[in-house]
Parts: sequence; structure tokens; C-alpha cells
Amino acid sequence: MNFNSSSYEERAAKHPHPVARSLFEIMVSKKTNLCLSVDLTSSQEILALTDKLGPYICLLKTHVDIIEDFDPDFISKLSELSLKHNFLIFEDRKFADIGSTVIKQYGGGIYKIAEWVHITNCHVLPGPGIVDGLKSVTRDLPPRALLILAEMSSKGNLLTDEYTKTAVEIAKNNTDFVIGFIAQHRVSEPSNDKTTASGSNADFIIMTPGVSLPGRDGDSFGQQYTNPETAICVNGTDVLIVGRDLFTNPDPVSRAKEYVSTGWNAYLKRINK
Ligand code: 5IU
Repeated sequence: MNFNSSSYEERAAKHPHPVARSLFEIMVSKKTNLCLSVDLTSSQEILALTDKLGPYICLLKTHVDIIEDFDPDFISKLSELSLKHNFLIFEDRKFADIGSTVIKQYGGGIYKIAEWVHITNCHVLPGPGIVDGLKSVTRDLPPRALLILAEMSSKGNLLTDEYTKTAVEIAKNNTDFVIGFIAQHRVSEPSNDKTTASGSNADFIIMTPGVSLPGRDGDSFGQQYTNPETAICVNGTDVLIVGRDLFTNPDPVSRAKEYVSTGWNAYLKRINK
């Protein structure tokens, strides 16, 4: 139950969702399961760090609403970097409103998130209508995918086991759009040979924030960290999301390489290679 022993290649080959397939293919070709959470507030700094760490990541996680000098040109530059270095973009927007409101937040406003972001995420607190609303925005766009927040890393969070179970049920009913979870553990059964486009055998991707190499235990606002090896081999995650330990590091490239080798070796150990 706790982990998926299939390789990323095997999962890419049979995954019904094009965004999940691309992500697995990128992971395999670059041998990395690292996602950089680039929580910086200047677009120049974000672009510069992304260009530096691009070769080592499969996914870039953004918080576009913290950028102080946001300009639509930033989006074109970020999208160029995603092509140059071959990674996908994940806007960690954590939508949480009713369907009709998230439609405007995802498709419109200043950021027009759906136009340039491959993956975004949402809480399912409002019920399944939030997923229907977000999905409706993507109808005429290139393939887009959603992650559901099933668990959080922060101390005292209110996502109970019962809540997590319901989140998984909502995901299973929407596998044409939902490709996985933000979670601390593999919250759904791993898929088997009968992976399907819908239903209980869907191959959900688990992405985990609150990950750090030994040395960081948390922060003063409730963040809690798991180490990469435990996250992958014990808790069954697929993608490691790392923020401050990379973007505040004086040598982010060397640090990123450490995450890549630790994360990849843990993955090989999990699949027994
Ligand atoms: N993030 C978490 N925990 C969660 C969720 C999201 O830390 O449960 I959902 C985000 C917040 C931040 C990044 O953007 O992931 C982790 O950053 P650090 O590695 O700097 O703690």
C-alpha cells in the first residue's frame, strides 16, 4: 500500500494523462525527481535561479502572486526556460473557492494561470464542484493537470484522515484532470497493470513538500521536514519539493545535485534496481 514499485518508465508508458506522461518522461530522461519551489519575489531572481537549476529539476513550482514586479513578459521568459531545460511548471495556487469563482481565478485575472501552467493544485474543502470548475477552464487549452491537496506538511493542519480519504475519492472521479496529490504519504493504492483512465486503479503521482536533507528541522511557523530517503522509500512519494534549502543556499547548484543523487538513488532502491 505504501509505495509504488513500478519504474517511472513503466508508469509513463501506460499513463492515460498526457501531463503525467510528460512528467515521468522528463524524470527518466534527466534522472531527477526534484521539484524546485522557487519562492522568490523578484522576477529577475526567479529567472536567474531557474536557469541555473533547470538542468536538475523535473518540475518548477511557483507562487506567482508573491512576485513584486510581475509583468506578462515574465511568463514568456519562464516558459522559454521550461523548454530550454525540459521541465514542467506547477503553480502552487491552492484554489479553495466555489467552482464559479475558481474559473475566474484560474483562467483570468492578471496571471491567466491556465494559459501557461502545466499543473496547478486545489483544496477540496468546497466539495467536488471546485474540480469541475477548474476543469472547465482547460477545455480548449493544451493538456493541463490538477493535484489535490490530500495532506499538508505544517504542524496542526486540519486535513484529517477522513478528509484525505474523501480527497482521494474526488480524485478517482476526475482522472481525466487530476494526476495526483500533494501529500506526505502515498495516500492511494499504487496502480497495477490495470491502470485505467478512470476509477480506482488510476496511477496517481505523489508530490511532497516539507522535504529537506538533514540539517533543517522546520521553521518558526510550523513547517516540518522529512528527509528525501524517507519520503521516497518509506512514505512512497514520487516528487520531492524543495524550497528554502535550495534558494537560500550560497551554492544552489551543488545543493541541487545532492538532492538529485539522493532522490534518484532512493527511487532506484524503491524499485529494486
Ligand atoms: N507547501 C508546504 N507544505 C504543504 C504544502 C505546500 O511547504 O503542505 I500543500 C509549500 C510551501 C512552500 C514549499 O512553497 O512548499 C516548501 O518550501 P520550503 O522547502 O522552503 O519549506
